[in-house]
Amino acid sequence: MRKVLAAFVTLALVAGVSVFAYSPVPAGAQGGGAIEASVTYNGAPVVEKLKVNKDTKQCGTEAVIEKVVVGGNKGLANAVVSVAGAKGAPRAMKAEIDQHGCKFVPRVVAMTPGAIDIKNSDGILHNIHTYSTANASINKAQPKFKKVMTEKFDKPEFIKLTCDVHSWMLGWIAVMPNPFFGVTDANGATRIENVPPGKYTLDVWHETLGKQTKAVEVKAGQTVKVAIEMKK
Ligand SMILES: [Cu+2]
Repeated sequence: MRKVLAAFVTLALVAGVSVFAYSPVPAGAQGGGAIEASVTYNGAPVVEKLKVNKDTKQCGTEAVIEKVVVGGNKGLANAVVSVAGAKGAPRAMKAEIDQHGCKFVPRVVAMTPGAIDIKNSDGILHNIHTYSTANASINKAQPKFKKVMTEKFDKPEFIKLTCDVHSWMLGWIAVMPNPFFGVTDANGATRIENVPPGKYTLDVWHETLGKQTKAVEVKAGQTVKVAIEMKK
């Protein structure tokens, strides 16, 4: 009898715990705050150019590799801003990146762990090749007829994405541990919505300029502005 009771209690506990673990975390619609991040870089843009002699119809005759993109008011594009330690359910929308003009568009995409659609709007042969440590690497041809390839990345990590057909192609897939992130636009700005109130560290990552952090406090119903300057 005691055994049966113990089993019953264990079952109830397990059920209770799992209900708790899977209950949706309020994304902050009620009570969250926003972060408006502005990332700047007080240096020159880094753009490499390369002569192209294959697939020129789609790729053009010159590849432009934008390693550091600096826009108006020194705004730094393509930086991933994220809120370390914030808790929230993964994003419901599937991430995507396109291969267009023999470039990854956008150059930097951020997502929560899960699937990403890798598109081939060029309609030529590309070969996805990723460099990662936490996730398994992918080295896979994407023939011209294959418009979309869906891949999964389950572990948070910054993954380098290249193409073995077009050596200059370079992109990044940022797999983030929580849904509170943004990628800076041409003006170095990004806005992160519905962050649960609290004190956090804001992480900024850039493919060439590395990482930087800044403390931030999010208050319910308010927008906090944070300025971060990336160093060389
Ligand atoms: Cu390619």
